[in-house]
Amino acid sequence: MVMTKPYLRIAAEEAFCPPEMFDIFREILGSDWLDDPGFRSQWGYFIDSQSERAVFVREALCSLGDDRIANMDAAGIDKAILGLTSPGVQVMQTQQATEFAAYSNDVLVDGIRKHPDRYYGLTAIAAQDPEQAAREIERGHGLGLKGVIINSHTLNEHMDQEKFWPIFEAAEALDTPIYMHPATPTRDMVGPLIERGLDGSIFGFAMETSTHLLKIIIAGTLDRFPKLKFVAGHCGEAIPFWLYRLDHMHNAMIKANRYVGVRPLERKISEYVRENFWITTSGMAWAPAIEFCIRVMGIDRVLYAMDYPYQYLPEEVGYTESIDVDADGMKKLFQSNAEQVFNL
Ligand code: 1DF
Ligand code: MN
Repeated sequence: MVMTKPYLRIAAEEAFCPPEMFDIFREILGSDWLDDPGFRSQWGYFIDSQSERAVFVREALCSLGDDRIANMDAAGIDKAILGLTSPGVQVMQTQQATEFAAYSNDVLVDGIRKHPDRYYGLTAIAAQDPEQAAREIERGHGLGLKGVIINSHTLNEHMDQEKFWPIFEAAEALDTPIYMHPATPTRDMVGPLIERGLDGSIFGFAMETSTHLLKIIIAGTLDRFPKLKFVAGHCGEAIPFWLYRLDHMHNAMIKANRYVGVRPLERKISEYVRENFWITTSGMAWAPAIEFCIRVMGIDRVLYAMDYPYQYLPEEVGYTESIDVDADGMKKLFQSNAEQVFNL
């Protein structure tokens, strides 16, 4: 048992899925309509590998009961914010995606009702049908879910296109954040990564998700929806590290009028990231990275996350608590920042 402390530990990027998702994934893997080599690499492994890790992940994802809570207790986690695991509905065809998102949200709400002191949840949406997804954001909000989870690209498409605006409009109107969770990179980016095993959470996830978020910013989405809130895991998918160069080069491109798809924006890229983004420490229980992120983003913008069950190492909570931050800051990191952005 981890030592008690003067704050709650809230973990903000914790994965679950209804077991039926595995059946749907198995069907997709067995057919050839989906051109998504990253998904095939990832779920071709997780779906029935007998390795210790895959067996644990499959069982843990489907549990919203005692074993999940026992593992939270062992790590000293008081509350988990749960989201449909990657890529969730985003590899399904439109109607199935829409229906399964709603079903998964109902399963999650039911699990939360049984353990209201331990769980919060995020609304899964099928971006394949943006209008319907907007309605699901509203329905999830009405059911008490605390934000939206999107597992990066949907059928190889990024959300810098205007057709996705109904989703952003709904999230902004409800003041509910969008957790942009990773997926393996789109079919056009993933090829060379797979050869050396870099397509998944080791690196490809961050490439995909940071690229996706930057495309959304550069498209002007946050000029159109200036109060929209994004949460990004894994220390902001490395975006904080790049802010200086992003500002410099984006400005240079604008001046040179070099790309049709790169127009002047109302703010600098770093300003959108600092003002519209919150980032979590999922998978990055590493003092230098977290301290850097706090320095760049501010102590009010960095939240703890574990990434259960993909990275379940109870001792990692202790690594995170060894960072150079005062007691006030530690409470923000583990508790108050999550309470604020997710309106807990
Ligand atoms: C992995 C990691 C897979 C995360 C995930 O979804 C996932 C992994 C299939 O390590 O293979 O969501 N993660 O969030 O770190
Ligand atoms: Mn995750």
